[in-house]
Amino acid sequence: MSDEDLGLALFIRHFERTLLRLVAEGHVRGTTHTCLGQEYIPVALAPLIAPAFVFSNHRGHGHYLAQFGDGEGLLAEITGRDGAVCGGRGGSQHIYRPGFCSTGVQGENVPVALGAAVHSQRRRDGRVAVVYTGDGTWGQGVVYEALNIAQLLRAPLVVVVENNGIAQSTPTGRAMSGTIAARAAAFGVRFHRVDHACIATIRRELREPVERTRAGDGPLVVEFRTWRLGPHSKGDDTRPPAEVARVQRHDWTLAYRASHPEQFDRVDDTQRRRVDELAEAVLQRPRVDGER
Ligand SMILES: Cc1ncc(C[n+]2csc(CCOP(=O)(O)OP(=O)(O)O)c2C)c(N)n1
Repeated sequence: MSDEDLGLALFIRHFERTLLRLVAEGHVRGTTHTCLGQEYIPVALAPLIAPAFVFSNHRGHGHYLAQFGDGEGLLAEITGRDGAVCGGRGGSQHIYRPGFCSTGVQGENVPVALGAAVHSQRRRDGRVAVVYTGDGTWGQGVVYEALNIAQLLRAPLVVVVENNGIAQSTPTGRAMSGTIAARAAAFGVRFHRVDHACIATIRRELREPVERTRAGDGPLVVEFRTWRLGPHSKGDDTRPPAEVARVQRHDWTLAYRASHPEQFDRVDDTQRRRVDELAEAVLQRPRVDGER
């Protein structure tokens, strides 16, 4: 992949790792969910979906960073410091910026994204609405109400499913009967599954389906088989160590580093230093609540 794509994916990786450290050191109030292991998904999608309105979820830092590259605004938001993208009121899970909106309430953003998609359809502004969901969120009925109407209206809506095989502590197989593909098919909604982490291939595979959605062929569900390398949120990994080790073997950086060692180490080093500097600078800023 290009230095630019790799750099963005590794920027997100270091951002999330640093965030877990800052949580452990007491710099973050409330909770936070990292997208360790899933970084390549929004990086692959960002140029493909533009122009888009992106709706994100509780695990949304990568979605935001891939759209805007704004690590400072996001870290300031999460740590409640000056320069926070939402004045420090949204925290990790509730980020708004024109063209982007996240929520910690599972499923909430699917009908909201549908509304934005219909708005774009009526204005003919060429935008797609893209909503990120986890596999566990497909247990929410509102997802199906939205899919039904989206298909009836042929709305320019792309529903992304980051299927990491687990919802908090529940393995997907214990909560989901059948498949996401069959659920999309039940509404006549087009479906595409991705079970690799090659950014160039993802873009090649999805270009036409996304453009069809933009052009009026109706919604699209894209399911990524991916891996949650870290805990559910701050430090609450309920998986046995052997399971965590098994999941870690799917870390996309392992395969990529093995095939491109020079590029990986060079870009990784740059992004690690960039995030270190960013964190140091943000933590020196005054708190938005006036406390020290
Ligand atoms: C309506 C609602 N119910 C419960 C929760 C608590 N909760 C937050 S994330 C989560 C699991 C989400 O799993 P999934 O959709 O698979 O996404 P993942 O965390 O794996 O990315 C739960 C139960 C919530 N945020 N919203």
